[in-house]
Amino acid sequence: MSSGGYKLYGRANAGSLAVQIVLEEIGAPYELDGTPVFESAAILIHLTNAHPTADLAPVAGSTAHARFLQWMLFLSSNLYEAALRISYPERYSTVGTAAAAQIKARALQDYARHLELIHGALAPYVLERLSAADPYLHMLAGWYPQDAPALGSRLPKLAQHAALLRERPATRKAERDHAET
Ligand SMILES: N[C@@H](CCC(=O)N[C@@H](CS)C(=O)NCC(=O)O)C(=O)O
Repeated sequence: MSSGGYKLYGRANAGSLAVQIVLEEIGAPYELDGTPVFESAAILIHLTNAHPTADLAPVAGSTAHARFLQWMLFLSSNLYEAALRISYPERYSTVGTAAAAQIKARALQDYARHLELIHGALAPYVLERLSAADPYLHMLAGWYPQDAPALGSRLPKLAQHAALLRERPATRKAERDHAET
């Protein structure tokens, strides 16, 4: 990737959504492509470094940036990981789909637990102000496969977070593209 222009490899409703929202926030030129994105957290962190004037992460090396990295890695290695087990349980088994129900049930518990943990930190954003961690959380929380209104009443700051993100033109543009693809 260069700072001159990006080609975003992704597909509808996959992990490229958060990256696209951040590209829109930055106003960086990019093209969409039809093959998978690779390590969304790394791409998001790179974009915040490559476009510091967009101010989508604290200054590298600061305590606030350590907190930013903490949540980015938490989201990638915990929430995204649980979402993958929910969506693709057969990938986590040597017996095909035979164990899918148990794998999914456990993943749902983990996913809810991870959401509860980050919910505790929301004020109203992941950090003190909007950062690339917010589209990332927004995308991942939006994949919750069960009753979203029930989740919203149990985790009201998460519902508020989703509402704040949906007000943003960048989110609306990227979500519209994903809905149309
Ligand atoms: N850790 C990776 C996970 C990417 C991933 O597994 N994405 C899902 C879709 S959300 C997948 O199945 N990718 C491979 C594919 O689409 O064939 C990331 O954060 O980018």
